Amino acid sequence: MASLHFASALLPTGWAEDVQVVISNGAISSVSAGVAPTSDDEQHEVALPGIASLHSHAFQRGMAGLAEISGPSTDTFWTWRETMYRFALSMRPEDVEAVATLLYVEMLERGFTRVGEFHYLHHDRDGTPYADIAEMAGRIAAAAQTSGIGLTLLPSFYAHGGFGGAAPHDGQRRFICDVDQFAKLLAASRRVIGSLAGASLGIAPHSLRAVAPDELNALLPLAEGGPVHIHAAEQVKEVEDCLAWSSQRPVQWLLDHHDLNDRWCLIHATHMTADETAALARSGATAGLCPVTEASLGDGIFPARDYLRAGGRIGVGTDSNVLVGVGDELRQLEFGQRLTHRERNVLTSGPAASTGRTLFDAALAGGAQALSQSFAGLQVGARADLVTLDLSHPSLAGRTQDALLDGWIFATSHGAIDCVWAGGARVVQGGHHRSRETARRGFNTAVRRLLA
Ligand code: NGQ
Ligand code: ZN
Repeated sequence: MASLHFASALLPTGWAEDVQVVISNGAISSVSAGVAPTSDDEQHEVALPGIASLHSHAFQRGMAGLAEISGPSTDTFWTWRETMYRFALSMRPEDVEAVATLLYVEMLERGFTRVGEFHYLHHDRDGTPYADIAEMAGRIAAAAQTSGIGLTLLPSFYAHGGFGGAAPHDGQRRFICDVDQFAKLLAASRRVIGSLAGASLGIAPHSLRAVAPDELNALLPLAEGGPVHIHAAEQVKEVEDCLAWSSQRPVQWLLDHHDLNDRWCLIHATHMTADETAALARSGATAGLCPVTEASLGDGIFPARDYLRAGGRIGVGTDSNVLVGVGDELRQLEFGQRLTHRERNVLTSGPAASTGRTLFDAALAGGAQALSQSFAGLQVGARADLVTLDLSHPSLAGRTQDALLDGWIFATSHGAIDCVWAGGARVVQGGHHRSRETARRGFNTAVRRLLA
């Protein structure tokens, strides 16, 4: 049992002063506001709940910055994807573990305490399953264990290279399963995470490009009530191909064929009509936004203003992990709207409301929903995932409450976070994860070898 005391903390009811949080067995067992610190309390200044990166492809952290050279023709998402496939084909299980370990360490240092790992790099380099079909899932779980991050593993089903059941490309061979194989993979993944504290499981039909309608129907019961994540409408070409195949756009097709509800998370959902935007908002599903990756890949801009005004739920994900940070995602989300609408403070909840606070609250709630966490924020029963701010950072000087969130999100890149607890363990102190050095060494060794 540990007892922490904060001069100020963001609780589900809002900011509170003099807050004591008691942690037992990795979860919050009591929260009391307006109490003086006792001699048993470890004291800190300002606490926030950790939030989820609800969409990550961990292995892609290994190629961050390596796809910024122009090719022979116009570079697009699709040319980036070829580079990404080549990188994926080169990685051994130990490389994936080393890369994921550093990534999860970085996520924790930058305010993410849970990750939704949309995991599709399943098989050996020639496309045959490993002797243990969940070998790669085990590597992801090991990285979560080493770093301490909460893991929601989302094994991905990938069967086709395009709409209408097109055959997969050779570069996709490590991702491919049929439904029976996937059921085995999922059962093995359930065992893998069974021994990992705070871990949970969902499923990730990759996209309507990669999954046929009958396969999607067969997959849904396998989730056993867990979350369902799917990429949708990220690229204009995907929307056009979906229209050619079904006469419907991807989000419209999903709304029409499935009961989208709070178990569903549509990743990106970038290209929607006004009707799709309103209907997705009404469905109760989460839109899993990845603003940094969406900018990096030239995807387009999600209609966040209209979607939020219609009551839509959002969470954020670091996706390709080219840059990793809570502040980076929330800032990019708001900046995309500013550039689109040529206004400031677009995603705010009303007059005099802090934009940082609005975005943080939305991503906290949406991330918890999308990763099936029953409690969001610092409350009894929640996993003890907390972040404290370093008030010596110049962009936080003289600020309190919501102004701290705005300072962190809009005016810092690094250095605003002091300590992080994940599942009750203090894994980050003074901004440094306890495994930072070993994680960097492991990552650097793996990536140097991959690039040699
Ligand atoms: C992914 N990434 O699954 O890693 C995809 C690329 C695809 C993004 N969509 C592969 N950002 O969509 O076919
Ligand atoms: Zn993705």
